[in-house]
Parts: sequence; C-alpha cells; structure tokens
Amino acid sequence: MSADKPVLPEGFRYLPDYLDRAAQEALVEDIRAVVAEAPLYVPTMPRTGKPMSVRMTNCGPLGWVTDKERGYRYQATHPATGKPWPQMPERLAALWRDLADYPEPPEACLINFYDDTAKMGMHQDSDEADFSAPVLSISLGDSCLFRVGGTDRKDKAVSLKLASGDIVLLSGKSRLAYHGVTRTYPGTSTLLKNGGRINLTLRRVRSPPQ
Ligand code: MD3
Ligand code: FE
Repeated sequence: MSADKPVLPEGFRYLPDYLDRAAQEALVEDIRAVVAEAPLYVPTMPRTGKPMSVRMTNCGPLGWVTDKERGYRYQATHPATGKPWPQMPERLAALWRDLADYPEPPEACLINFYDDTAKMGMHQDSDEADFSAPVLSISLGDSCLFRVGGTDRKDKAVSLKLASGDIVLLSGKSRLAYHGVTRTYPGTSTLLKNGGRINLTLRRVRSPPQ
C-alpha cells in the first residue's frame, strides 16, 4: 500500500537531546582526530560521477564509499589515502552498546559533513548484508530538516527537525525506510566553530554470525 497517512515507520526511535553539551563536545574531538587521519572527501554518484554535496569519511573496520566507477560499497580503506579507516572511538562503541540492543559491535561509522547548502536526496540504506542490526544516527552542530517515509518510495513521508545531540535509532521496518535531508539551518548551533552539521551513522555491514 502507498500514499497512506504519514506516520513514523515502525521501529523508528527518536531520542531528542540524548547527548548533553559535554558529550557532544567530546564526540566532536573524537571526530576531529578521525578526520585528521582520514580526511573528508567528495563522494561521487555511481555511473554519472555527479558529486554529492555532503562530504564524507569513516571510522571502524569498514567504511561506506561511492565513486563513478565502482558505485556504492563498503571497503576497509580510505579511497584517497589507501589507508585503513581509523579505529572506532570508544565513545561511539559505548553508545552502540547502550542503545542498539545488538550483541556485536558496530563495523562502520559513516561521518557525513553538511555545509550550509548540502542536502541528501531520499534513499534507502541497503548496501549492508545485515538488516537485522539497527542503524544508530547521531546529529551534531546545526539543525536539519530530516524526512522519513516508508519502505516504498511512494509512501507518504514525514519531516522532523534534528538538532545537535539528537539520536535516531532505526530498527525493524524502519531500517529500510526511505529517508533524506532536505536542508540544514545555518547558525542554529555553536558546537562547531565554523558551523555546519555532522551526522554519524553506526552500522553492522556483514552477514550476522550463524
Ligand atoms: C532511516 N544520513 O548516511 S541519518 C546516511 O543525516 C543518511 O546524514 C542522514 O541517510 C544524515 O545514509 C540521515 C538518519 C538515518 C540514517 C539511516 C537510516 C535515518 C534512516 C536508515 C533507514 C531509515
Ligand atoms: Fe541513509
């Protein structure tokens, strides 16, 4: 069924203001250390090579990357430096243990950086082999307008503002919901000295152990 009344998908947990200011600042320091080793790069779309407006990097054993030639995938090394991704900061592993209700640690943390004009079109996250694990998303810095629909592209979507310190947990049906970022709101946070928004997504990637 599609074009029904807009509701948050089943399994979507929104935890507004989960992280206090000190926890947010500590995470920003962790991310600065990751970015110093694994610089943000401009991902490009499969086939067309069109650049995305969001800049990305990763930490943990695997990272999500995309380029014109090889498309969307996970790999163990940074596409520009060829080096392994930096270790998952312990603070992120701890948040996963506290919230994910999943027995194994996260394998990937995708770091998205949004400047004042960046956005992300509606898509599903389906490059992982384990959909039984949730995705845990952490927002830092400027607020954004986030959109989430159902598992059919035509399902009605709802919009909500995500602010610094908010966490979203996508389990069950919501794990394959279409979602995107419509816009950011420049100047809505003082967390990042030069403004912008950071989103971290913690994920399991490989098939679950039998
Ligand atoms: C709903 N990132 O990296 S995070 C992505 O704010 C991505 O940067 C957005 O979409 C961002 O793939 C949204 C919230 C989120 C993440 C994963 C989801 C929502 C989701 C997976 C399924 C449904
Ligand atoms: Fe996504």
